[in-house]
Amino acid sequence: TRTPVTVTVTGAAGQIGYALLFRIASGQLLGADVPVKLRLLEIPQGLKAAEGTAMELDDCAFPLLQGIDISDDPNVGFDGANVALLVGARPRTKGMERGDLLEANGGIFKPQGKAINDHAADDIKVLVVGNPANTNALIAQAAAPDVPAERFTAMTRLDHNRALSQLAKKTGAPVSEIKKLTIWGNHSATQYPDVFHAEVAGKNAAEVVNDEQWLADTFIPTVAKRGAAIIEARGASSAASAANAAIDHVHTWVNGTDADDWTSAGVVSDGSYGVPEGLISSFPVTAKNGKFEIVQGLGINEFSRTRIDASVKELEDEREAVRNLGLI
Ligand code: NAX
Repeated sequence: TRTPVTVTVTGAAGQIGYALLFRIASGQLLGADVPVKLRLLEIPQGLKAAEGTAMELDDCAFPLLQGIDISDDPNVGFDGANVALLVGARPRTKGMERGDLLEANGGIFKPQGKAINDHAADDIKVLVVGNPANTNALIAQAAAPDVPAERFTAMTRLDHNRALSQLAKKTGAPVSEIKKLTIWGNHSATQYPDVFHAEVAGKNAAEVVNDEQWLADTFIPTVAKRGAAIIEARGASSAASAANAAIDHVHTWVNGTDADDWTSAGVVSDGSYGVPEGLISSFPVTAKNGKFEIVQGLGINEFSRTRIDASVKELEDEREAVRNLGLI
């Protein structure tokens, strides 16, 4: 039998945590043959609710679940972690400036990065879901100098999945026939969902759609503003779909992409496509042997260039702001 994989989930008592933990415990994160140990990290006010979720996890009698630990101490929560899903974050509240938001989250992600540095397993893989995800990932990564930078990633898979679904609706093709979509840049309203390299049933997606107006005025804003539309409709932010995307992200990272496809993830830039080195920006990525690789050599047209640049500029501004706050 395989040795269990330790998975730490922060914000475990939140709504994404509730949608995520049962799927991890059932084997959907790592595989149906991989036993897991869960570590739930919460703030003191969240501990009781996390205990309730742990009771429900027990009540599922998942054959793969080999233990649940709950803590409000990052040094305990990340001890021996092989996979860390950083979901808990400080939401933007009314009247909060962007600088306040970055600072409040720096207070969470900097100590968590340090705890990962000091206590996680050597093969640790980190996915940051909590917003602002890209810059929170950068803060955690900067606080973990002993961990290879590429192990810190930010989630844009929900944006990717949203784009797949919108393109499927538009073209009438099933999502399984759509390949090579890309989300570029920041997980924010400036993100750029790119169909110019995508394929619909083997044909170039931009040619199949053949409607630049639709791309600019409908597709891109629908994908970029989908989170707000969910809040408007549901009265709460995306939770099950966000948890699903986190499962997809880690599953792909560990198990790889199909040979004829790629996905999107926020990864540390190596300078590809003019994205400044060190920024955690969304790129087209393949995964192989437990590593993400940025897809190289794609031609970037004018339509895409201006949109990628605008989102990357926002990431540079966020990096500058957290630098000035001493968070990186
Ligand atoms: P909730 O408010 O339901 O849950 C957050 C949980 O985090 C709470 O239980 C809270 O006690 C806990 N928490 C706060 N600070 C913590 C800390 N320092 N250590 C451990 N736990 C801590 O939010 P939820 O709806 O679950 O969303 C979580 C985060 O995901 C938010 O930042 C949200 O903006 C972000 N999202 C990111 C998405 C993405 O695509 N990257 C999409 C969905 C979601 O909006």
